[in-house]
Amino acid sequence: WGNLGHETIAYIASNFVSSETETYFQKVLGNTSTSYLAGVATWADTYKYTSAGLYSKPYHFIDAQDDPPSSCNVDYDRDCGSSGCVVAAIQNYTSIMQDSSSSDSDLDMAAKFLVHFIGDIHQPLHDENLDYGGNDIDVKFGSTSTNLHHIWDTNMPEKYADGYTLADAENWAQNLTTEIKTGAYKSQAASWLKGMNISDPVASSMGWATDSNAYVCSTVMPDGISPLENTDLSGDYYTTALPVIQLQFAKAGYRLAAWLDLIATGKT
Ligand code: DCM
Ligand code: DCM
Ligand code: DCM
Ligand code: ZN
Ligand code: ZN
Repeated sequence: WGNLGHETIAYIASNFVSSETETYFQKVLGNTSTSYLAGVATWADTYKYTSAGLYSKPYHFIDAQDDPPSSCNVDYDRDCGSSGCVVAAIQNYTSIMQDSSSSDSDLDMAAKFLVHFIGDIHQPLHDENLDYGGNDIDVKFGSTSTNLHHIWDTNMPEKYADGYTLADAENWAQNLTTEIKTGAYKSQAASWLKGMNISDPVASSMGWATDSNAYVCSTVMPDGISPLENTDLSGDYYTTALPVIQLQFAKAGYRLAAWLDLIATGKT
């Protein structure tokens, strides 16, 4: 996701973590404001473009070698490359958070990575290999020439929010938090945590990846690539995609909160 998506997901998580978890991560991140998670949510996207951070580029996705739209699936052994992937990264940075010998700077970095990667794993095209996660599929969005990956990361979320400031993210997060607590997602939110097990971060995050990847077949390219190529997707395609984007932001924020709670348990 772009900045707006990551910050929205982080604000949703801040709304659901326990007060002990909030205290613990505010200390780890050195920020006692209400934006302690949202303020670091995009750090990993800056870091991956630095020479010191290049190693972390593959950690933002898992390249599912499935066959959309007829067959969607993710397989850890098949799809997590030798340079790593988002599932392996979630496992690694979770174990760093749990290791009593981790330094303060290791904990700070691991927390920043987890806030970002649990967001990215919920972007359907971050769980897809085809055309480099859709980056090689040229599309239009209104008068803008871009690609399928980019409209899911950025153009469609920004069209809905009508902006991309931290305040836009906080506002969207507030709306989705209300939907989870008392609205459209109330009856399903508990099911989003099914299969989550802090002792098995690979199985847990493979569940999230499999769930997200299914939307590649159902929503991202239900009729394959050719009807999308060089087409303006800011009309009906956007209208169909938006509920999936909203749902994936809500799931990502709710699952991130639960994961941070499991990490922080017993630490304060
Ligand atoms: N991005 C950045 N610096 C750049 C290019 C992009 O911070 N020079 C950010 C903004 C994009 C995001 O990276 O929305 C996309 O990253 P990804 O899709 O890998 O999460
Ligand atoms: N940005 C964004 N969405 C846009 C344009 C920019 O999220 N439509 C982000 C990317 C950078 C920051 O805002 O992190 C500053 O962008 P710029 O350098 O384009 O002013
Ligand atoms: N990306 C992806 N899967 C790939 C390659 C890239 O999901 N196999 C994502 C990472 C960025 C965006 O696509 O969010 C653009 O990647 P890059 O900046 O590496 O071109
Ligand atoms: Zn992306
Ligand atoms: Zn990313």
